[in-house]
Amino acid sequence: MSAATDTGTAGIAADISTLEEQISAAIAGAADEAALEALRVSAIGKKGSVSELLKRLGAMTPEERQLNGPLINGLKTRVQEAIGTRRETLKSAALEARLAQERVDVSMPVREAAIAQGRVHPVSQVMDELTAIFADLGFTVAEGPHIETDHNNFTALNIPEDHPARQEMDTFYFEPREDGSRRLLRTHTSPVQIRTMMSQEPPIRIIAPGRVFRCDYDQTHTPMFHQVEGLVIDKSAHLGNLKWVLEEFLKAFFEVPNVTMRFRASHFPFTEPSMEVDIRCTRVGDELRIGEGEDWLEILGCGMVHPNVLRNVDLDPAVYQGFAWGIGIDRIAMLKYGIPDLRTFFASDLRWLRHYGFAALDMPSLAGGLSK
Ligand code: 2NL
Repeated sequence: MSAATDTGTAGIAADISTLEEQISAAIAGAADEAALEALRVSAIGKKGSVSELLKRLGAMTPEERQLNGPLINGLKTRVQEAIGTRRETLKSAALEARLAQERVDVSMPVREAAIAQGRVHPVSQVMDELTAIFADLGFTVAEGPHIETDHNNFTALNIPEDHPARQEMDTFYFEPREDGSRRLLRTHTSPVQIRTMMSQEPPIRIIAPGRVFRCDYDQTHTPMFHQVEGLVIDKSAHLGNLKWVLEEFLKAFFEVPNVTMRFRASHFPFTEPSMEVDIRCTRVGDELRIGEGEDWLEILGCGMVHPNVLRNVDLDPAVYQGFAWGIGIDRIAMLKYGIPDLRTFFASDLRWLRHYGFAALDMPSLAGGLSK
């Protein structure tokens, strides 16, 4: 071995032991995992001090390399192990410190689960109540699209071409198609009944609750609102049945033992005769009491299905007859739950919903109570 090589090897060996002492001291002194990680990079990272030593192997003779390679790699392994051990020590010390500092306050109130925080909108609540009441009377729920044809919304319902309800003013129309036909947003849920009469054989007993649309906006009107219509078609359906169904519904809905009703002659193109129904009520301070009293409250419209409507759905008016009614859901929700302003219904104000909304798991049923 030449003198130069001896010096080189001795030099490396000395470098290794000095470096190992420095690194070991730094590892022992690393105060946290971040400092330890910085140290790891500075020692065995790509440009770290140990890696720089390894790079010197390239300039050595094969014999020197055989001697020094294992020395430097041994250092690298020991540094890696020392860092690993120190990291575990620091980790458990950090955990001990957290555990010593953090406390569970068992006197804190329990946070409500998401399902308990959510509220059911009064309109949804009232729809569920209506459904429960009419289901008990033997009705099923029918649904249909919001976008309807002129025919289903007007023509089949015996609403003449020049009827004011058809006017652009009240109805949201879509652009006419090439064939001249126009779609529209349904202005009532009656097209659902038309569809049902076209597709099902009597006897029919359905309610159709849902959204309806009219181009109207003021204190008591919103362009979207909710309606429930009811329809019975049978060979012997008569006004007495209608009165009984409505009375049973109103008593159950307002949760009162009696409702005194008054039928006033009215006019709808789709019923003959047509009537508006008022119910007795009284005001006690701020509260409106429904069922009895000295005042009348207009509550719904109804009648016997017009023979032309029956003909329009291919039912023979000499064989079948029926009755129908329509009620504004938003309005009866306001009456029942004392909500003063219709427009707040659709403002999506969370404070309003927390005040007027219903717990999600309190589902209305006739057995368990409608509104609790
Ligand atoms: C109201 C009351 C009403 C109907 C809706 C109806 C539906 C068919 C046939 C006959 Cl398919 N009638 N629905 C009947 C009477 C009244 O609504 O105040 N509407 C503005």
